[in-house]
Amino acid sequence: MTASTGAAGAGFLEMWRDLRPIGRNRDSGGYRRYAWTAADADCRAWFRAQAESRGLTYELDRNGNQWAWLGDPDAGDAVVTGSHLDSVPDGGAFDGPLGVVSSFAALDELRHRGAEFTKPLAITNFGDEEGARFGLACVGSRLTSGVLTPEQAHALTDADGVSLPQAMERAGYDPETIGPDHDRLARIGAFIELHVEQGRALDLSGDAVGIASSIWPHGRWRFDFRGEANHAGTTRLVDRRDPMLSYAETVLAARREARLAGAVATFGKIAVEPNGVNAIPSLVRGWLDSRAADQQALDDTVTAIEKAARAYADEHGIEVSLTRESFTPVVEFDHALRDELARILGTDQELKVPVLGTGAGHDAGILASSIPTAMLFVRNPTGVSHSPAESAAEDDCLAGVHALADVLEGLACT
Ligand code: HGY
Ligand code: MN
Ligand code: MN
Repeated sequence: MTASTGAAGAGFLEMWRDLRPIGRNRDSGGYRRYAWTAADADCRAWFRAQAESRGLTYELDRNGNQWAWLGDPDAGDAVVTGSHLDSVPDGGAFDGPLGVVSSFAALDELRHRGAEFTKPLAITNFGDEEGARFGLACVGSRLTSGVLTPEQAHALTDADGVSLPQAMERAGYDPETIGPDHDRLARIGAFIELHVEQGRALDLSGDAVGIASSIWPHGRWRFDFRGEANHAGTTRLVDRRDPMLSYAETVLAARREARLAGAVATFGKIAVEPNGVNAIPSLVRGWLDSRAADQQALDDTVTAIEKAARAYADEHGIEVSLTRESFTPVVEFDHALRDELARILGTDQELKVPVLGTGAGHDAGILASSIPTAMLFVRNPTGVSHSPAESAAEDDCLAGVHALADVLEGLACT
């Protein structure tokens, strides 16, 4: 992004510059900000510094989510905005951080306007939204809203066998405090998350900012294919029980079934044991991410993929098991709040703000079961996300900041 004018622009770019190098891999240019790692700690330190440099009251909640308060949190009916700072492996710079940086920049803008707050305002960083390390999306907001129990969270482990509690402890957090935080949620009147669009709808419509209508139901399933380890060079083809073939067949079935159901299905992560070039594997683990506009289409897709996997495995003497590791039902954002955002933004003659659905999960989607939530999307010119190539034009980012400032002013400064 290049230099820009305006108070919000200057502040935005300064924050962006400070945050940008944290957790960025020099070779890929992507981000590796995984929950409870050093990069995560650096992002959290950045968040706290931004909060305290603005005179906000910094708070860490029982689940490790970060809050920066303006006004008395106990007054209730707070307007909260924010997103997440963690990333997928080699993720882009905008997915998550755009929402957090824009929240601080929107507050700067409102102070510049001389806005008078009549409700408490908070800016948040929800921990472990991507689930890149422990496999479950939105751990921080799921724990807070009670859709993930402490026992379930304690059972999560990463690829090295480190459990979530161990990782939290090593990062200096007490894993024994995690759990639902209904009192905190009861003090919130509305949560607004600004996020880079992960798709091209705004690019195609020619708009800088959009409002979310819904999130597709989506989930993550782990397929375990067990065969028989053997020598790659001396084992006749007819004598093999090679789980890699079952995995390959299942990947092709996933694409076929998703196309037939109008859904999406992706095998983006695989683990092979013993993972030797000259060894037929004993175990192939593949993780399926599947999403669809409605639950029936998603169920049909995953059921058909599982059926194909079992049929092929049975034919070739492979054992297959399926474990659902993460699931988020369809989210319809609060209609009254969605329409209030459209009313507020509709007063700006320059801005046409379409309402659009998404297949991407967000903390605002998890929290929607507990409090009124809404989302603003900022145009992504290529639609690419979960990739170092993810981008957003600086003018569009600033349009997002101004739109968020207008929304926060309309909700918290009436
Ligand atoms: O996977 C998602 O949709 C989100 O980026 N966690
Ligand atoms: Mn993401
Ligand atoms: Mn995100």
